[in-house]
Amino acid sequence: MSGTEGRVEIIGAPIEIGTSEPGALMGPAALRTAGLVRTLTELDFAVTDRGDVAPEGPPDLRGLPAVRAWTRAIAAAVGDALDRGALPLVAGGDHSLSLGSLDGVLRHIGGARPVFVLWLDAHADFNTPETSPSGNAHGMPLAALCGELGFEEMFADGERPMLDPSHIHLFGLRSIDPGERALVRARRVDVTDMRMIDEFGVVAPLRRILDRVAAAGGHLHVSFDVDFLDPAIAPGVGTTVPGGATFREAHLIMEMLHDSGLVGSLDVVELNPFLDERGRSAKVLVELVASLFGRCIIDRPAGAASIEVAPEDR
Ligand SMILES: [Mn+2]
Repeated sequence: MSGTEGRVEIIGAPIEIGTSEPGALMGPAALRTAGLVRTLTELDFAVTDRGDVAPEGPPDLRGLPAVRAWTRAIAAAVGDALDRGALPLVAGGDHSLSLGSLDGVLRHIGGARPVFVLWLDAHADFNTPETSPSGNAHGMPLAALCGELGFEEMFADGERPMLDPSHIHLFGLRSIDPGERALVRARRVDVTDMRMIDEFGVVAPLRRILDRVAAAGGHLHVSFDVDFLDPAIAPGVGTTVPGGATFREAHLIMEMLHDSGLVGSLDVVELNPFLDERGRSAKVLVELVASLFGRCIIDRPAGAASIEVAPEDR
């Protein structure tokens, strides 16, 4: 992992106000039950479970002001973890939690290095209140972070660092709304959709992204939505879309991310234990997180700058 000296902080974010499907608030508990902390500890990481963050304000707060309260709380926890030199792993919770995790990352980095995002997701999550058919905040975090209009209530703080949309890499996309599609194209967000993965596999597209981050000396934030995976292996999510990544594809992505040494922060989002089958999806997620943190960590040099690529493969 990227400069974290083997320290990981687990931050539970039991938020589900960003979705219309109840159950995601049980996600952090299910990931813990599936052995998230134990698995990382067994991989020789110093793991601190910071428990679940709680937003300030009245419990009946709804809408964007409620999302803002969660964003503040999550951003503070992520910033604290990074300040302590640990890698923050935010366990969700619906995908609106990435407003907080990425806001925390952007504030911590403060322009010192470029921040890149690998968004493993069936969806682009680049809607605005205007383009969104559902109005659900979990389909909007990237647009909000990039400073699109319509999110004034969510970020009442004024001064905040913006995410550069050209530093976003959508990976696994297979469902996008019409207005959202136009915005993604206009803002030059990088897209690796399932069609490309079918044609080229995951290795070449991901290698291109990792080489870019390494060359820029960037911070890589990985945001892993359960619906990136095929519903056949991970049914525990409210927004299933057929034709997702296989276990082998996802596993290979995790191994490549580990080998890159570039990952500086991680979200695991949208796990809905209420829709899961006997904890199957939670267990698959913990398996994949374990791969991202490297089951053979001891055999590898810490903080390797980049994966080895033979010249003829470039
Ligand atoms: Mn998502």
